[in-house]
Amino acid sequence: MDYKRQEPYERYQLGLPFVGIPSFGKFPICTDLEQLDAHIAVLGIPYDLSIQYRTGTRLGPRGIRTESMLYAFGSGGYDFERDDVFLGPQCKIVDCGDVDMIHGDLEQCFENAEIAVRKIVEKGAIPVIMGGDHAVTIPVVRALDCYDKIHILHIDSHLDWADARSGQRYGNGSPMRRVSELPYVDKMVQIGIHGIGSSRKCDFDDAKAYGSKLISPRQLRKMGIDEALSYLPEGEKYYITIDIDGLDASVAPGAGTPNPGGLTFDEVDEIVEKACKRGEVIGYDFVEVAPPYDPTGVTGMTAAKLMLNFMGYVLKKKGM
Ligand SMILES: [Mn+2]
Repeated sequence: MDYKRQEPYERYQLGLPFVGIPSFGKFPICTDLEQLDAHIAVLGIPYDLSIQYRTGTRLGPRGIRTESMLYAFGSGGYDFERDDVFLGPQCKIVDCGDVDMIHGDLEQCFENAEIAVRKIVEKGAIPVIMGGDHAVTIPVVRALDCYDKIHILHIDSHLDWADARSGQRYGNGSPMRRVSELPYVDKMVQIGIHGIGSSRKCDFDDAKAYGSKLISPRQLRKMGIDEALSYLPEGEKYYITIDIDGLDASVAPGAGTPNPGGLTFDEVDEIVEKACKRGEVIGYDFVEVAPPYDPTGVTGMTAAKLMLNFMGYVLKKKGM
């Protein structure tokens, strides 16, 4: 071997994926939201009291953080297809840690989440949320009431429009119904819904009566992504909520309710890239990642990689 060891002063810190405290994407940590000064603030909501069967999404934020270490690229990453650098040093992204959870107390968990997201928005950062089960989208969107009007882009294999199940109105099958009831939530486009038993017919009827545009993976492939996004008013504000089970179970087996027949990684990536160009994304969440069911870690990898790509698209739109 004839390589020459660099002198210490010539070296820089490599920060390999297994080295250091696992913050999301190895971005700086800022758990005191009063001190927050960033373009994007990552926040975990490790809540899984609203799931009917497979709990474990409380470990979602931790799992996504661990897998995200693999894709941390320091001061920007070059993409040869777009011939552009994403997430360069001018992009300020921080990991704000997790919302505190109170065991067995849905209302307190929701309140803690809402307060944290409200603070992030007040500080001028875009909230990027890691669930938790899909019920966490309810307090997150509640915290966006400083906006006059927002539209929802929802990616999921399930409709999530159940009004109540035996009186439970805040289950992980109800978030889209609950956010539709907020006065500043306007249009809704739901992509990826599929499969027999995804939801009851009455829930589909209610979603359609609200005006939500429902698009299955097969319908998406026929109409194309541009047409699917044409149902979101151009140039307006979007909140994007992504249930990891909207992706096919082959890349997301570690989910509360995995579902074969879902969207591909590239489809979800392109949907969000185009949504970022079409309007202003004011926040997004990734929910339902349940690491205990996935020893390979691919579910967390899929979520981490998509979250990082979306940060690149959101900030590119802002000229960064
Ligand atoms: Mn869902």
